[in-house]
Order: sequence, then structure tokens, then C-alpha cells
Amino acid sequence: LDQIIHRKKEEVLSAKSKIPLAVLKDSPFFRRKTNSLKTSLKNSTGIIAEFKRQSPSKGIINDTSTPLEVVSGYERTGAGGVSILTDHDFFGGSLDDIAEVRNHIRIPVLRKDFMIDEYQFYEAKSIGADAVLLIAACLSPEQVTEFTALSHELGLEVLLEIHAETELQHYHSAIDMVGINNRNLKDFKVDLQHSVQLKDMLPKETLSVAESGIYTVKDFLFLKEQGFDAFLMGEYFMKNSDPGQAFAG
Ligand code: IGP
Repeated sequence: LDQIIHRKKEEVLSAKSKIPLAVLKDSPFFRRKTNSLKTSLKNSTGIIAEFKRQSPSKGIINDTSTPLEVVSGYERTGAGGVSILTDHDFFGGSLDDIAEVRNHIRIPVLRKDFMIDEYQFYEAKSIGADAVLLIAACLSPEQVTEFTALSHELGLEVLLEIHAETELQHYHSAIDMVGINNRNLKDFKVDLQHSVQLKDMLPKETLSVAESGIYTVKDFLFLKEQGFDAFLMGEYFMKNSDPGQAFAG
């Protein structure tokens, strides 16, 4: 994780020097009215289906399907939202993966990246994202507060990701949704039981999202039964040659 953050800082610096903020604000998407992921999750299967080509823990998962064919399939078969990984160096994604699909789907899009700088929120808005992920393990509670306020100014919703009990300190009432990562980002171990315990420590009215490592229908049903409102799933769909169709099954 430290390595990813280090690299991300360099990447943001370089992006800022190439594309000034004023240019981002000029994007047609910048004036687009965003769609609420939270509302969509409440009124659907509650599944956020992810487009992910590769990951540090799994290597290449799928490098042949295009973002458009995958997310159109997700939408057609009932996803409440899609998550698109935009990190390049570790996940093989790009901002274009969102910009390219934006006008072809209606369901909300979560920009999934390691958000550490204000600039990235303007980027998210300029490519047509509706929501962003804030990872508690990469941010101070103060940064979470500031970035949440900025997101809301831009009309973006915030999904705060936590994994450890200490990260509950990053939560505050302005946050739209809380994701509990079943996977520890430091050693990649998956523990569903741990996530259930953590969820029970959140205020009851918080929309909770179970993230990662949901590999079977049994895992999904277990988490649903334990009271999770929504589910973020990537590999389960992406490992199929037609991920959109996998969602239907
Ligand atoms: C999806 P999975 O195990 O279903 O492919 O996981 C998603 O939760 C995972 O990609 C993820 C992630 C992250 C990736 C959760 N939090 C933070 C990068 C950064």
C-alpha cells in the first residue's frame, strides 16, 4: 500500500503539470448532473459490479474484455452501480475507462482509485464519475472530512472504505456510504466474519457495503443475511470471458 501511495503522489504531480485544473473544469462532464449511487443501491440488487483488469494480489484477471461491453452487461443484468478502477500502474486502468462508457450507461459510476489529492476529485468529475472511494488506510480523519466536503461540492458521493476497527474514527455523518473491505490491503487475506463485526459497530442508519472476496453465492447470501445493504464484487464477474453475462448467472 505504501508503494502504491508513493507512486500515486508522483502520478498526480505529473497529471497536474499536463492538465491544469481549468481544463478539467471545462470538460462537458463537469456540468453533468450526477446520479446518486446510494439511491440506486437502495432500489436495486445492491450490487456494485466492478471493471478490473488486474490487481496486485491476483495478477491479470481479464485483459480482453472492454469497459463498455462489461459495464453495459452489468447494467443490463441488474447491477445497482459500477465501479471502475482508474489506477494504471497496479490495476491497469485509466480515466478513459470511465469517460468512454459514461454516455452509454445510466447507472451510477464509482471512480475507484487511491484518492490522496484534491486534484483527483476534479478529475473524477471531469470524466463523468458519480461517486468516489476514500480509503481510510491512506488518509487521516481530517483528510476524509475535507475530501468529503469537496466531493459534495462537486456533486460526487463518497464511499468510505475501512478495514480495521481503528479506522472507524474516519467515519462521520456526512459520509454517504461505508464499505468494509473483506480483504486486508496489507496481506490480501479475506475474512468475512471480521467484516460483519466491524459493520455492527457502525451507526445503524449507515448504508454498508461489503467489499471484495465475495466468490460464491454462499458468501453473498451470508453477508446479506448479516445485514449488509450492498456488495462490491469484481473478480467473481471479471474472471469470466463475458463478465456482464456472468452477472446474470
Ligand atoms: C472488488 P473482488 O475481490 O470482488 O475482485 O474485489 C473490490 O472490492 C476490490 O477491487 C477493492 C479495491 C479496493 C481495489 C476494494 N477496495 C481498493 C483497489 C483499491
